[in-house]
Amino acid sequence: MEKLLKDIQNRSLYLTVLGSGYVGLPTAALFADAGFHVIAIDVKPEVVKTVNSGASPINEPGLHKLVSRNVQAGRLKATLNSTEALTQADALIISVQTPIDQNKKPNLSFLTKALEEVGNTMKERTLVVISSTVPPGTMLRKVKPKLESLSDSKADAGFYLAYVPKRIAPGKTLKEFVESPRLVGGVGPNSTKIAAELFRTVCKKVIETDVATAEVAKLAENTFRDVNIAFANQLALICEQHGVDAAEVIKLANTHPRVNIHIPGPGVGGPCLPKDPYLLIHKTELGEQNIIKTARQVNDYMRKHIIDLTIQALKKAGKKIRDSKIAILGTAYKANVDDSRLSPSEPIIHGLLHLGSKVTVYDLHCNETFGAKKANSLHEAVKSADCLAIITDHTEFKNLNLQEIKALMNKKPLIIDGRRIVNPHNAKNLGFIYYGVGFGTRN
Ligand code: SAJ
Repeated sequence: MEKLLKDIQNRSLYLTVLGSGYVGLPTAALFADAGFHVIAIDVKPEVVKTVNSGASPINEPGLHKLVSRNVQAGRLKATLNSTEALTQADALIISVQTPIDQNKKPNLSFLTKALEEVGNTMKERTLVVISSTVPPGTMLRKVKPKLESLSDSKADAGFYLAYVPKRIAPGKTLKEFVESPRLVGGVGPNSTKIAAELFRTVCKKVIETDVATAEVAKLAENTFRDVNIAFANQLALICEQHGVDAAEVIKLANTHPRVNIHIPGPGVGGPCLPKDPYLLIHKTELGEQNIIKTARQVNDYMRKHIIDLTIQALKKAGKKIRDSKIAILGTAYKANVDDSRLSPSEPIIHGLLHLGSKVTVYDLHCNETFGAKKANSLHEAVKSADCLAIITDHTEFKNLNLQEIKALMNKKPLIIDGRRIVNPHNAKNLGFIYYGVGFGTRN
């Protein structure tokens, strides 16, 4: 243990990161930048090749430079050969995906595979850190026994084991990695101490806790956000029925010092929020009183609501959904990222295509089209469109030139504002039929 602590202080520790995706690669690059020798493992040859050429396969602010600097300095390299990288490591960070399956149950197969590789190859006194999000109890009931039996040694003595959940959002990864307080929960005091020491070399603040508490705390954060957004979405539906504007209601309610209602929209996407609440309630008996599951359903319902608003608006214009031309702005799951994982745009586009609409998408950050026709410019997207539907709130979509857009669109143009970034009164004054999430009107 003393040797590991010394190697951390001297930056002579060899660190291996398993999984070089949105979380793993920034993790590897930041630890390399702190002075460690870091090997990033990935199963994709193109990822390994790109990293070793000094570039980042992920479009994340600052990451390209960071990877380039550390590859050039010889501190960071990527490899497909996990055995070599795992045997050399003094510390390992496992950062593989933990998705849910079709029945909303956790799929821990990637984690299990990583543990098998690690348990079979790691040397004595290695520190193993799990940073993938896991269901409560996973560390003590699955990870610890598996590594103990494969390595034939005891956690917190023969090797060290800690849960250090990621707390980073795409688009702000490097900044949040360094600045967000980091929870460190070891399976015993030695593991907590070593893992905390390691993360203190990169993170400004480290909070030590036990492993089981860290698991639940991580899931509580994302679930809280999901439930809050679900409340905002439910409120938006209520406001539409009462003929009031949810944006104004939320603005006013949030002037209360203890109220902080989030922003309604077309639903919740991304790699974390749509899944983590299901990890939290996994294997719990909550019966009917399950606010977390209900919140998930409310957020998922919002995609259907966008389609319903589109049908309603087209009807008002005397048009039918079948054969109507719809321009979708945004396939990324949130503003200013190129990430389309579990984006609300996917079910919305599929739903519209299924109803017979001709769908064109425009997203200047993200290449995904979800089966719709790709437009290379806003003009191309809206040309001869009946309806413009805003699904992602990219900054560039916030100051649309509505006059120009109207001139390009078909007669009786419609706007479906899934993110409430268009001024409804301006749109209406210009002759658009405007529908927005939470925008109730009394006329
Ligand atoms: N969204 C809304 N209304 C809001 C806020 C977000 O509809 O008021 C939508 C977004 O458009 C997006 C989805 O929710 O579709 C998720 O976006 P997000 O910004 O809430 O979160 P992520 O998935 O990018 O990152 C979350 C963050 N968690 C919290 O804020 C509690 C991040 O800090 C975590 O590190 C990350 O999950 C993670 O890795 O778990």
